Amino acid sequence: MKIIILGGDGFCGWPTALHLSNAGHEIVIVDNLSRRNIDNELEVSSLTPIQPMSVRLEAWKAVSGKTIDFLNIDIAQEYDRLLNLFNDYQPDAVVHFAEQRAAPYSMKSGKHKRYTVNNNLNGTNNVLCAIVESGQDIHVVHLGTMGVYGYGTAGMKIPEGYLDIQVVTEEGKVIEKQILHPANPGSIYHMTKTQDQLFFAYYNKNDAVRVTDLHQGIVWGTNTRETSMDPRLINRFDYDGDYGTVLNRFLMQAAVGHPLTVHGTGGQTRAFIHIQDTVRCVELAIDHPPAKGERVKILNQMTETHRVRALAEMIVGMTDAKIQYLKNPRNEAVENDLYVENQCFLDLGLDPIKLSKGLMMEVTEIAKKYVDRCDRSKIPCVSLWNKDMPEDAGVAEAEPVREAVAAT
Ligand code: NAD
Ligand code: USQ
Repeated sequence: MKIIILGGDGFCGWPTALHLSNAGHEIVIVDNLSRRNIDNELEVSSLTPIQPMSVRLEAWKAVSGKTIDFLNIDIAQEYDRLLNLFNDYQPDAVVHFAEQRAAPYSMKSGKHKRYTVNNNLNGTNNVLCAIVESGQDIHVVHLGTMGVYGYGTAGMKIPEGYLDIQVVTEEGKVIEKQILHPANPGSIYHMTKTQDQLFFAYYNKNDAVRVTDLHQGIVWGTNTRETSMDPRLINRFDYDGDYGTVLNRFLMQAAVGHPLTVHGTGGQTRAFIHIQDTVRCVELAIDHPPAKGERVKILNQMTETHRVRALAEMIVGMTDAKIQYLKNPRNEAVENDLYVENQCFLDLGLDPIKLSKGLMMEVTEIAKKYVDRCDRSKIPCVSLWNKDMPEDAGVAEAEPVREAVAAT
């Protein structure tokens, strides 16, 4: 297939591009390198020494014999270039990773909120609009988030996108319907993903655009089979307080001798998936597109759930790390349970990679290898969710309420 990977220079996009290229697909990467520019803005770098795009692509050609093309296009701003690409290249599928994806970054200031909204919503609308204007039947595979649902639960498993409901008419007749699961975003970033869902529903209804929306959990790990083939193919490893995600951060912190930065009581339960499964899921989604006229296909792309506190305790059990409970900089539930349906990917043949000591130690080993590249001053999460948050959140110790929670 001819596949365009939007955001193909990023943490999930780069290994996906290599995986699909290795599987024999023809790949074009589109990326405006905004993520690398944000690193410049934040004065931080990937813990791993990621190479410039030209070096990455030369290395891939050298090890695989396959060519991947690259275009620097801002999909949120350069609509005509995106449309021309669709017209000229005529892809079978477009995988859309190209959004500002860090919740803390999206909450830093008014400027960051507005950038995240403008970038993510215009980007998604431009992709859909360009597909319609091109007149082609291109399957869009979008990376959404588990965070569109919020992380609460009414006791049942969070369904894959659509919720069964019953409404009672004035005559007392019970009508059964399926609706998009109510949106409940916890950050400006997550809010953009809930709005993406409406773009998909609309363009699907009005123009029969074929869309698969992958509601992904927190991705952990760093390398995949393909990125391990040559040091120049190494994947990004974010560890800073804005872009680093919780499990990779804890594993890195254990490696560099930093206390594990648990927010509040660490009572938040989240969904997780290993990066190797991310690339496999995207491949499965491409291989099983919705039919023309079928509603948006929504799949929960996660393999397991864990409570943040339990993850930290697991890592303490494997290493000599210590836990530091910090005042939470986020406005989020102190504790939540989370049950998620993920049968669609299991039915498509996903054999989930679960958290294991071996795989977690692999991440720790990578972090140890690049310990000299770690700027410890960038580890704290200092982006505050609102003006009522204590200014020392993310840095200062939380109240000892944790003792009571830990004891339960
Ligand atoms: P990333 O920031 O590493 O990669 C995103 C890429 O998109 C970057 O290379 C960036 O330069 C590019 N980009 C952003 N805006 C663009 C624009 N307007 N035009 C062109 N390129 C643009 O993020 P990631 O971790 O690879 O995440 C990819 C997608 O997966 C995101 O949409 C994110 O919401 C979703 N996701 C990620 C995770 C995770 O844990 N990393 C979990 C769930 C969902
Ligand atoms: N947390 C800590 N300590 C830390 C970092 C985070 O306790 O040092 C806590 C946070 O308070 C939060 C949880 O860990 O409760 C998860 O935070 P995170 O930064 O790992 O994940 P999140 O902000 O939810 O975002 C990440 C990706 C995002 C994706 C989302 C999937 O950055 O792109 O959409 O995971 S999900 O969480 O399922 O919505």
